[in-house]
Amino acid sequence: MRRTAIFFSIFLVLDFGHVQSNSITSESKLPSATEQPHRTAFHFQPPQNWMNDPNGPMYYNGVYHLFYQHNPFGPLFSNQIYWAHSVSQDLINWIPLDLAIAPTEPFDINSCWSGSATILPGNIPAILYTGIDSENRQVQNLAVPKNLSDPYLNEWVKYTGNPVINLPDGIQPDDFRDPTTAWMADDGRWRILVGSQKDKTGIAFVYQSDDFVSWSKYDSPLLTVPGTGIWECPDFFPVWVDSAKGVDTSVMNSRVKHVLKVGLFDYARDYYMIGNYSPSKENYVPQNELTLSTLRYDYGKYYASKSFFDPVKDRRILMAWVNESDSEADDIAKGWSGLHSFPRSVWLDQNQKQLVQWPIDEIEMLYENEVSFQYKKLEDGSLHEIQGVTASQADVKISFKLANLEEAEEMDPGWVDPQLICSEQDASKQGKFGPFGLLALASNDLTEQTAIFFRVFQKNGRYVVLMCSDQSRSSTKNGIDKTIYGAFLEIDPQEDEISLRTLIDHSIIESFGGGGKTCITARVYPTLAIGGDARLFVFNYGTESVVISELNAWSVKKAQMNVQTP
Ligand code: DQQ
Repeated sequence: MRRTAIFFSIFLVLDFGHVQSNSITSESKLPSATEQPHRTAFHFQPPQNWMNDPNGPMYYNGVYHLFYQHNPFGPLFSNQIYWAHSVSQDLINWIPLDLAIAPTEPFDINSCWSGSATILPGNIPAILYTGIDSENRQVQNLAVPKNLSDPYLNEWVKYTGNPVINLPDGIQPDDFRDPTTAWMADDGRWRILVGSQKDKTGIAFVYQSDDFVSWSKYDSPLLTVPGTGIWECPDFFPVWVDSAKGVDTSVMNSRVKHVLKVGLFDYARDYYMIGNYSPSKENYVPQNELTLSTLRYDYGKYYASKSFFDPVKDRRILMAWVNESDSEADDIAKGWSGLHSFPRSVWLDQNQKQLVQWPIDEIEMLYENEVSFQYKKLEDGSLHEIQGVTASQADVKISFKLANLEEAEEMDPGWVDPQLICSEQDASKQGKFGPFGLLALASNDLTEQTAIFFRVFQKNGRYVVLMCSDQSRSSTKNGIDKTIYGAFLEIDPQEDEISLRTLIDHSIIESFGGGGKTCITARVYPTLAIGGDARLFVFNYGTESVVISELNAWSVKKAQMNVQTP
């Protein structure tokens, strides 16, 4: 109670500046829907123009809020980045609001970069974001809603005492950004992390505050890892060791472990560690190392992710920026660039060694035309069409059962990097167990197809499952990044069936192997397999047969995605 009162009074006496100008609209007009075969139906994207990182997701007074990095004037990144703002009741249908934070003040005049929201005692949401100041230094700023009784929190005001955190000594002006959601420990002090680097050593600085306004840097960073370059968009949150439910960010007890996620700018990849955090010592001991071949949320295109605790369904939700694989000229022609991944619940796997991610159940409100079957044997060379669903907008769940596993090939001892194995052993290379899986966004003549598939090998008396997403034939168009992605899947195929779930949405394919233990997201730009001409198949090109024990597929209807509703 006392703390609540303190917060109220602090925020009442603080000086928050004028409301943002929110009358900015873009001049350009988006090409019509028929000319937009790659625009999505149920993935988050703005009405037009450039979008990158998700910012400040939160649930507040019955409404989900999502902000995002946005250039409201064009489809490319610019040096005038704003915070755009949308709201939702269900995380599926989104209403666009006016721009929330604009680069207008000396402390953010050259862009308002990423940051996070925290709900302070007294039920006051506060945003910390990175401003690029008039000297091109990265500093951390505070903003709060103008009117807490506005159900959508349309207008945001900046604290006139910004920046609340200045560039630390010895850090380059452009190496200090992306404050996390704050957490409070038993001592009543707030903590946040800010991403940084020094001489290519990635750094997560810890800042502490009693009042959310005066922040001081803790002597030692939470973690540093040499050779990893700048850490962008750090995220730090607890997960239950024995439950798939979510944990609010300030909860700390012996039933939780802590996840530290950092975006490695040099590789555009989000890596995470699981470990033990002690706030009294401000010390974090990760149980896995951060190296280029360790744990990632997603082994495809998936960056600058951010999570938040959803009290409505007691879960932690994760979303990320999924950028384009096409050229800038294509983006200019489309009039837009950038998607967000479909929201995923995230929790700690029972083995406590990795996270599990799964699309939120709300997708079911968009389902129609279910197709399902059980027990279908796929012999060598099988290609079986899944008919009855809209192949360009679908959710597909498949379970593969394997027999005679002792026939699996021995894995080449030189094969260490799963992405490389998937590239060398792409979907056209026949093995014994595999490739088998799904052909998404396939054209009538199959010249266009994206294969999401598995291979199973033997290695040192155990089985290794490889999951790949092969974009090499995804489009007849040139000038597109068609990298083939791959990762290992930590399951034992003797014990468990190999499951695959894939969300297909025109130009994005998000795949979840082993119930969400390995995720791969790809961007594709078919020219033939578009709209009603796209087809969907299950296949097995391995010499050993595999059985589909169950398949369920649905067409996914179009969501109300940032279209103005009365
Ligand atoms: N995007 C923002 C930065 C962040 C980067 C700029 C990550 O704050 O580090 O738009 O994609």
